[in-house]
Amino acid sequence: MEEDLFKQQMRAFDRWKAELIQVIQDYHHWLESHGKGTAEINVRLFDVIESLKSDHLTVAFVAEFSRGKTELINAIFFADYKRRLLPSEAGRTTMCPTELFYDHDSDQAYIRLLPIETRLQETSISELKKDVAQWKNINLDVNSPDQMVNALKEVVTTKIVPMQDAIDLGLYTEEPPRRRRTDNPPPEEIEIPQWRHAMISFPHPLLQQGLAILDTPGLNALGTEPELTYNMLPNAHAVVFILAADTGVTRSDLDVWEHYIKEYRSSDEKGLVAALNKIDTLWDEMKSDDEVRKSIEVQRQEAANSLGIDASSVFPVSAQKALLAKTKEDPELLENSRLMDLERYLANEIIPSKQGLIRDNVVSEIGNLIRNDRNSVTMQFKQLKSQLEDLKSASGKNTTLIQHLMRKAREKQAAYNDNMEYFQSSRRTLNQHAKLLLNELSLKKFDAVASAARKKMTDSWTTGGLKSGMMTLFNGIRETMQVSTRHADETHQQIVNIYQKFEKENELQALDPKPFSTEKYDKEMQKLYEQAEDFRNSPVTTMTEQGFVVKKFFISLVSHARDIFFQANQEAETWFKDIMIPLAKHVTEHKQLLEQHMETLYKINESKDSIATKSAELEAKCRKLAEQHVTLDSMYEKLQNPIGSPTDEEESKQAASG
Ligand SMILES: Nc1nc2c(ncn2[C@@H]2O[C@H](COP(=O)(O)OP(=O)(O)OP(=O)(O)O)[C@@H](O)[C@H]2O)c(=O)[nH]1
Ligand SMILES: [Mg+2]
Repeated sequence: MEEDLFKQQMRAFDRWKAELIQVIQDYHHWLESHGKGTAEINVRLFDVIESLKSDHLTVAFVAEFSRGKTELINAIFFADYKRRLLPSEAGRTTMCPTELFYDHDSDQAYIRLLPIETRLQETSISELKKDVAQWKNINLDVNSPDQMVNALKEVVTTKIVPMQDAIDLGLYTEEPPRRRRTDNPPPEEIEIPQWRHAMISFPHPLLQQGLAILDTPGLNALGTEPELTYNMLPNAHAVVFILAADTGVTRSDLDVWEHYIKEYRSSDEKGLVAALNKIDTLWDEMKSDDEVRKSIEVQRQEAANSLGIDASSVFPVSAQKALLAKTKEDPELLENSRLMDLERYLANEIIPSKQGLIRDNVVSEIGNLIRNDRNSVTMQFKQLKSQLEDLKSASGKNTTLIQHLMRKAREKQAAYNDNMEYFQSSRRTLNQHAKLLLNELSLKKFDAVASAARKKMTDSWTTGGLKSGMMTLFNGIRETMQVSTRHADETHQQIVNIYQKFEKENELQALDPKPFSTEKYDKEMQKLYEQAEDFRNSPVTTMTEQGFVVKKFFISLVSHARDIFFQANQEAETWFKDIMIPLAKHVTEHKQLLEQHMETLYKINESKDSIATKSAELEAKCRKLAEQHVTLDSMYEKLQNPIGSPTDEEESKQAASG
């Protein structure tokens, strides 16, 4: 059977990341062996490698209940287990958002379950993830599919609680009395999910390669955590929205689409796919294949029209038949299930777009460092060459020429020393500017803004309080970002001045210090603000005025804003380091070259060394620099490599197994 494209691409992606890590390690090694490593660069390289290692590609599955999200996940990712690994049944099954991933840190297979009662706490789920003690842990025995299937059933458990508990947890709102029939009082007890969130670490190759899957419960307005909709879904790299052919597009499908997906992903069309599941319900032995295909096409078009997207973004599939086909190795059934079309799309669109993100960040950052080193090697090479020419021109001639060269070198040193003083003093002001910038973007600052906003709301967890709290929060953040931009601009301008001065007076090769901008974060905050406004004006909030939803909303909103803020802070810190490193390096290297040259001339003048031996030494150094140039070039090229195709070894392995 055709090997799953998604798996192939994911493997290639993983290998590409491993190659990137290798290049970065090679570069680190190069820096160390040439005495160019600094503590700052080492920390940066270490951070980048760690972030590549823990990098995840998240695909979220979202739909009304019972559309087949879990079945689709089983079919795409877990068919190898030849069984239905994750529980999928008629009616409501998945009870809480469930993340599947692999925990490389602990290197263990487990299920962690967050008790539903934690909803009463004012802590976001992302913060609770750091507190393992709050979660129930069940170890998974990966050698026993039976144990796993049983353990996984725990995720979907529910319990019966007194009505008041459900109300306190925000899982039930009383109907307004006028709508309630008097002879039909609300029940005294009610069934609620046992767990609030599930994390499953599982050593599946795809998960080990960095795929993370988010399975969601059928979304309904009430019990849903705002954190899921404001944080987890927008942060996913792809969202698969699922409809079912047996129900068609219902009102509640459209609600989920409008409220949870469309708005939040409008700027990122690529990561959004719709699947029209259960097409097997349209199979009909009384009809010809062509007729069946036509009726599927009609539904597909209707679905696309209702969602307002192109029909080519709607993938008709049968998750159930695909799972069966993969389990029984039935190629014809797999073909009819049309799952491979969806897998192909996921593989060809989503992985490359995620690769693009890494390229923009990691590749460009490390690439810049390598380029700077290459520039500095070029510069040293040029300087040594010109020193060599000077020496050669003096060979066999009298000492006045040597003395003339010494004078010239001394002048250069003096000019350099002047600039050095300027550099040192500017460095102090630069550090002060940077400190202001980082203080402005510090979490302490953010928390102060957030707590002012919170204060406005604690008295009244209503939509009115919400509005003024939100205004305080977003205005505060906006102001902070503006001040930060000002500090960053000043810092940047000063750095440009230093660079220009060194370039003009000390033959330092032009470096191009990039500016720092908070624009990206401003935009994200703006988007968050708009989402928040939508939520504030949505019927759930205005009609129920329930403190619970508002509170949870605010907690998740703040936690998301804090994440964005933290990223801005990290980027500013990295930016400042990155911008200073090449200059500081250039300055020291330049100093060493000047000193060496002075010493050479001095020795020749004192007849302690001959011009010939010194020239030979310089030539050897030039050769070494040329070699370094080649090494750096090749590292730079490797960094730009595209995702590879499967290696020969892997292809032959596949051929042998299939
Ligand atoms: N005929 C048919 N049934 C399917 C298909 N996919 C899923 N089902 C069935 O639909 C029911 C619901 O599937 P689930 O995967 O549990 O749906 P879900 O979207 O995860 O539902 P919740 O977890 O409750 O939100 C199960 O009985 C599945 O066997 C399909 O392609 N064809
Ligand atoms: Mg499910």
